[in-house]
Amino acid sequence: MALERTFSMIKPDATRRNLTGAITRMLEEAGLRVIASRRVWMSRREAEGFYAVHKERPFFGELVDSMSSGPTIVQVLEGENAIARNREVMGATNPANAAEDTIRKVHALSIGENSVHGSDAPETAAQEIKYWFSDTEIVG
Ligand code: RTP
Ligand code: MG
Repeated sequence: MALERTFSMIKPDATRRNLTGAITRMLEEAGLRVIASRRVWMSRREAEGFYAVHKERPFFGELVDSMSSGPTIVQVLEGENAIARNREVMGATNPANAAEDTIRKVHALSIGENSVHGSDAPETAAQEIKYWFSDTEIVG
C-alpha cells in the first residue's frame, strides 16, 4: 500500500502538561513519521474555521474555547494507512472508552480535553493539511 498523509494536532490540554514529546513518540512508535510540525496558539476564528463541520453541535462553543486556550502542535504525519493508523493510536474520542495503550487512554482528561485530533478520512485529511500548511512546509 502506498504512503498516506494525515493531519494531527496535539491539543492545548496536552501541551499545557508538557506532553508534546511523549505524544509524538507514541505516534512515531505507531509507524507514523512527522513530515511537518508547527506550534500555534490558534485564534477563536481559526478554531471556528477548523471545526466548522461541528458548528451546529451543542459542544461547539466549548470546543472552540478549549482549542484556543493555549498552544497546539499542528502536524502532518506520513505512513502506510496513516489515517486509520493514527485514529487507532489516538483511541476513542471519550477517553473512558479508549483502548489500553492509546494516546487518549494514557493521557486524555475528558471528552473535551482529549489531547489529540486526527483526520477521519482522505478528504478531511487533505482539507485539514491545507488549512494549516503550505506545500513548501511539508518535507516528506
Ligand atoms: P477530533 O476531531 O478532535 O480528532 O476528535 P474525534 O474525531 O474523535 O471526535 P469528533 O466527533 O470529531 O469531535 C471533535 C471534538 O469535539 C469534542 N467533543 N466534545 N462534549 C461532547 O460531547 C463532545 N463531543 C465531542 C472532542 O474534544 C472531540 O475530539
Ligand atoms: Mg473528528
